[in-house]
Amino acid sequence: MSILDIRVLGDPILREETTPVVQVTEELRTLVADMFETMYVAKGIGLAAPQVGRKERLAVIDVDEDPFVIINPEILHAEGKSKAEEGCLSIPDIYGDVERPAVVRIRAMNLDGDLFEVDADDLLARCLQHEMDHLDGKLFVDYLSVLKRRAALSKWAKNKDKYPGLIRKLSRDPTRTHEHPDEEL
Ligand code: K1U
Ligand code: ZN
Repeated sequence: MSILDIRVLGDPILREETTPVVQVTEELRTLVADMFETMYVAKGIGLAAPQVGRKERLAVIDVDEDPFVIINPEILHAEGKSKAEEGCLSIPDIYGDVERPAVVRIRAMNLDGDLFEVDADDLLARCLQHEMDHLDGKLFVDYLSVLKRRAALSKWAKNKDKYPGLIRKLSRDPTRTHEHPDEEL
């Protein structure tokens, strides 16, 4: 398995629509395995394909030690409202409160090509919506008020020099920082 580079805010791929998956190939299985590996190293609870520079409409999720992949996901039902802080592996060190539906039911395809449904609340509901937003080129900062978005983006403008080429490089070695310049590799 490989740790993939994560694209950060400013990379156009994070703003593009993804393409539905029509066939589960060996290459797709490898991508999914690499995305899980990358998500765990980055200490995330989800990771969407555009965040690793890919156009496939899929994301990996592991909120409570129950990992699964969602391929071509759709929201069947959403209700309630819930506001909580979010972060994003593609916008490191920036956080903001986002209001979203509290409860969702989604349908997606798994790696066997079978459709399945998930009823989710709390953090899983939030994570599913955050990841599905990535598949439509949407980021959590888009939901912030004008003032809070401005503050978040101005903090990001100061941080983003840490990511040459708008790429976040991760290391498996826990004694090293997760972000490091190319010449240290
Ligand atoms: O897609 C991503 O950028 C991953 C992101 C997903 C996410 C975080 C918080 C709320 C909704 C969705 C992350 O995993 S960032 C890491 C993080 O914030 C977190 C990690 C463990 C528990 C809770 C949040
Ligand atoms: Zn994100």
